[in-house]
Amino acid sequence: MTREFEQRLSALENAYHEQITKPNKAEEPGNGVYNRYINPILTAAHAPVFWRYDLNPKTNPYLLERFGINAAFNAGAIKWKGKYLLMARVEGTDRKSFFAIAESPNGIDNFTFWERPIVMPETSEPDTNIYDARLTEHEDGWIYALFCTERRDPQAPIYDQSMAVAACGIARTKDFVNWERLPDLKTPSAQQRNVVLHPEFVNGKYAFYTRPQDSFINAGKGGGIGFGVCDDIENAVIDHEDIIDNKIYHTVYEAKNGQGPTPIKTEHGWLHLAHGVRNTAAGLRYVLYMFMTDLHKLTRVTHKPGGYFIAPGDNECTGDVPNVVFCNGWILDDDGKVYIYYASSDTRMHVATSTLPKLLDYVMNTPADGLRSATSVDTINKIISANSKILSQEKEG
Ligand code: M1P
Repeated sequence: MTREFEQRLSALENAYHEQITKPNKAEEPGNGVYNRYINPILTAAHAPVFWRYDLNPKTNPYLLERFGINAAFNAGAIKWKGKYLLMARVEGTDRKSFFAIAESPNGIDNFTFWERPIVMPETSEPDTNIYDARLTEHEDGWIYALFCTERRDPQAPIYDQSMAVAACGIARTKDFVNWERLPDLKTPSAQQRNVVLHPEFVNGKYAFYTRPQDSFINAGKGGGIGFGVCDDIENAVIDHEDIIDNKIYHTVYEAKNGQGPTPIKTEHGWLHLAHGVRNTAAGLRYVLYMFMTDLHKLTRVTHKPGGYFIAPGDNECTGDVPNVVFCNGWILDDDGKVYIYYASSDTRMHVATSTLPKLLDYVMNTPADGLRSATSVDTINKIISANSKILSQEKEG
């Protein structure tokens, strides 16, 4: 080993170590609903040196990178054996995504990848690209990951190398290392992305949140967050989807939307986090929003605050796909703290924390979107009128 090799290796290892041990701090004062944390929690730089470099001076004398990592984002999340786990979408410089587990002792920093990425078994139709896992601890005893599996559209003409078909892949595990792959979900829709498994049986059936779409990017005549059930997860076929939360003109979810992580059960109803997309002159803008569904009638939305919950912040707006926040993982801790794991601009992961009481207050008491400018003014005026006594008392004294 040359001195140069040795120095370079030590510089790489120090940079990696600094990355995975960087302490994180909440941004204050926040908006009361949640606090973002200052540093991203998982990035391409969190990939271990031994994933990227051949460390043998004989076969890699210049210590060149042999496998580049481009991004770590859109992670599913779960608390398991006292640790906070992210099942991240790791993307190589070759554009292919795969899954890898990163673990933290406290949920806000020190995320470290497990030794190897996940070897996800395939069906008889190999996946070209897999991404965006939603983790569900189901009452049947398994932990499921539902994710998007993307393959080239078999109808695509030779001159078009971008037409793709998105479907929902299903796999289950008990330890996040060994996975059993089940057949992909079948639904009446041409394409599916953002499919999430409900954690409980519904009348003895497996229940899914879906996102029917006509084509790979555009929801088209499809779209909205759908809901459907199937008898057998080992051969999951949904015959009918009900749209429970649709696209709506001039809202933050007018172009498309999709369920985020598995909903959280509360005494008031199921808490949902989702993403909404609208089109702008600068391209698509992805934000997060929340809603609640009835505890028993899962297709009935009972509360839906107007507007977005989290939008891309200053440092979050830039990246591979700018102006995007996306969330497919959150963790409700035993003490009621909620860790919201979101990605920015298809590049890196962040965390924001809240509590269950705060999220319930937000979802149940934030005014709904009135859908017109006049109703927004009306909402503000109601708040001002309600505050007028307090404001005058402040002035007086
Ligand atoms: O690039 C933004 C997001 O686009 C897709 O989400 P949706 O299907 O709702 O448009 C996904 O590819 C997602 O991974 C990505 O973050």
